[in-house]
Amino acid sequence: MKDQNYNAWLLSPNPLGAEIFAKAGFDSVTVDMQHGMLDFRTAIDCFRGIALHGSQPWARVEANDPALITKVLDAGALGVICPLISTPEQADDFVKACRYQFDGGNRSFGPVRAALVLDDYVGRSAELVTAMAMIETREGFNNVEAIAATPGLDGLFIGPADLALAFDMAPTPENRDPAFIERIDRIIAAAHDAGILCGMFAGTPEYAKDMLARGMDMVSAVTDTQILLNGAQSALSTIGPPGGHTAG
Ligand code: 3PY
Ligand code: MG
Repeated sequence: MKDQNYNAWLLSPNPLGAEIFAKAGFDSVTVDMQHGMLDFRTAIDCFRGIALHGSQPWARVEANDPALITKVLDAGALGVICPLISTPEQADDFVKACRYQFDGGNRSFGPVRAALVLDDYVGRSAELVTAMAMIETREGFNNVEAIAATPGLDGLFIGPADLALAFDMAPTPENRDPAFIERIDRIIAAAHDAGILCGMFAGTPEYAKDMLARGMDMVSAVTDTQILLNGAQSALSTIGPPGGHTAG
């Protein structure tokens, strides 16, 4: 890990897209198993494409479930982002699922692909694997300092859409509401006071840049679906006025 900052986010079942993000130069690419339209088998192919270009394969898992966390780690994920962490106990369960017993965790042994592609994977796994707990519930936000103090946790990761909903705000992209920004700043401070990273799903490069300037260590700056939509719309608008495809 654990010094990287530019992350891309994959929502489609598209190993080639994952590979393109890596080739473009992102430090890591997150395969979103929670809200992405892809399954475990496709995720493995994505991990291969990402690593091929020297980028780190990451996964956002569906839930704080050791069975799901074990699967992505065994497949070679080097970063795990866990959604909806609300208490220090949940954060501790998450970290333990990422670490073997000799590192204080309870991860079951069976790194089928991870050990195939990484030298001395088992011995170095605590150093190799970045564990990020998502702060995106009201309870998680209220407990953020205690969560940040969880032994072995590498970072907090802000989910802005759920965090906005948690405080009765709309889940808008690029939320710049002062009350929201104040919460972001508190989460960054909690992470840094505990000596760990703070990351965020930023969603657009502009917002990602602003969040880095606020002190964020890591930003998920683009999604494949948004890039494709933006590019397709821009191509259409270059070609001509809308509606051409409906002409009979
Ligand atoms: C959120 O914004 O809530 C996320 O989980 C990012 O995907
Ligand atoms: Mg979320």
